[in-house]
Amino acid sequence: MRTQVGIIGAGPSGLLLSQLLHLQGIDSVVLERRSADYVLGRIRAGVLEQGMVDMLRAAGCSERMDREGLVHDGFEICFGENRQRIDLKKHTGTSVMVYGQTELTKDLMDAREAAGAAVVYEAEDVQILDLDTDTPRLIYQKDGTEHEVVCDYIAGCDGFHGISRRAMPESVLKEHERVYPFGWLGILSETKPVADELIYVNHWRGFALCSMRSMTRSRYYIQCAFDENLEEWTDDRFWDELRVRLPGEAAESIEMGPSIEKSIAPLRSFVAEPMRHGRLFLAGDAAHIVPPTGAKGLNLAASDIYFLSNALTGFYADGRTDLMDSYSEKCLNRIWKAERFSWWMTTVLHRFPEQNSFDRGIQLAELEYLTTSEPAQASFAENYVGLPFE
Ligand code: RFL
Ligand code: PHB
Repeated sequence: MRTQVGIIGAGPSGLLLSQLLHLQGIDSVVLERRSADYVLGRIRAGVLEQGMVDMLRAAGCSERMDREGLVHDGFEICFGENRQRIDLKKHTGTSVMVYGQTELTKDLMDAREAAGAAVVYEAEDVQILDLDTDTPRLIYQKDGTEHEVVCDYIAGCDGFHGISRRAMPESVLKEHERVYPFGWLGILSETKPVADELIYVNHWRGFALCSMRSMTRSRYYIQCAFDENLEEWTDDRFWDELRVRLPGEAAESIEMGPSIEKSIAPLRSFVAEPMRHGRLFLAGDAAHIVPPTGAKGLNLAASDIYFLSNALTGFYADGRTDLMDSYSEKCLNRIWKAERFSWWMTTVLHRFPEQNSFDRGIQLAELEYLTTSEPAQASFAENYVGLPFE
């Protein structure tokens, strides 16, 4: 098979890129290791920045999101007896959209299918070959046969554990990492969310977050040990621990019910640079990871795809190579700021095992300052709704 852009991974990054390229008349083939059902079974992000919402509209995939997504103008931060609303709308003039990654991925899959796109699921053992030539190739196994895709360019959209990043020469790639000494235990339940907006909680027993997917489906998280055994967390134990960490009113009014999904996510900050080597471009989680506290992972994937789709369109439409040349730098500029914000939010909201009374004092001072200073809230809100794509 011959294509212009070979895309590895059918997560949000790969599917959005393939859809945006299609709208510009650029051909692509997407190779995904898992089945479509498996991809849709992963419960992940829930908060979309305005920039990502605009991209989904531009991609022609926003109809259901515009109908079912929940626009949130603010959220709450709680610590000790304090409960403070951060007014996103007042400080930034914009909002965020609460719409699940699962739904968004489904919308992108449907759009790709409707356009008759080449998306190959259960493509095993994908390998990148001839990266140092003008026609790099992807080979993969499917149904016991080897297949080949000859490409002009390759987009590595295959997440943190994918193969693309590892295809970059070791002498070129620099990796920066921080692993946090805890994880998030999350559940999804068919219950009414405890509040209309998200609630982030710093509690001495550990962080908690009340989120949602709709007005009848809740998503809750609690900080747990990084090596926690999921089997030991019955629904009852989860609800008990969550309620201990929530402010009194919320703990009393929360609707509980059986979990329909329960999982543990490790927390990590990671950046790989550069994000381009020759004809290979990395995008999304393949190049960077943020802890979920700032709700930035999916949104960063979208901004990478914004820069990458513009760069490829510039090349195919006008023969420009400058946008491809500046791709890595442009992405990384925005990524490091989101890394800073996510690291900061994680640091002030979680309980660290080695935390001493000085560390706790600083943490409380950060939260006290944030919740009493308008300029601090304005800066926080600016980062939460997402910095501009520039
Ligand atoms: P994905 O979604 O990991 O997709 C990569 C795809 O590549 C496939 N793949 C391969 N395919 C072919 N060959 C190979 N060798 C392959 N190796 C892997 C995989 O099967 C997969 O389908 O990466 P992508 O597209 O870059 O998207 C990134 C986002 O998924 C991620 O950043 C977010 O989910 C992070 N995140 C959040 N982000 C937000 O912006 N807002 C949030 O509220 C938010 N909440 C979260 C989150 C992530 C979480 N977890 C579980 C880590 C909450 C959680 C709990
Ligand atoms: C979610 O709804 O899954 C979610 C919301 C906000 C975050 C992280 C995850 O900061």
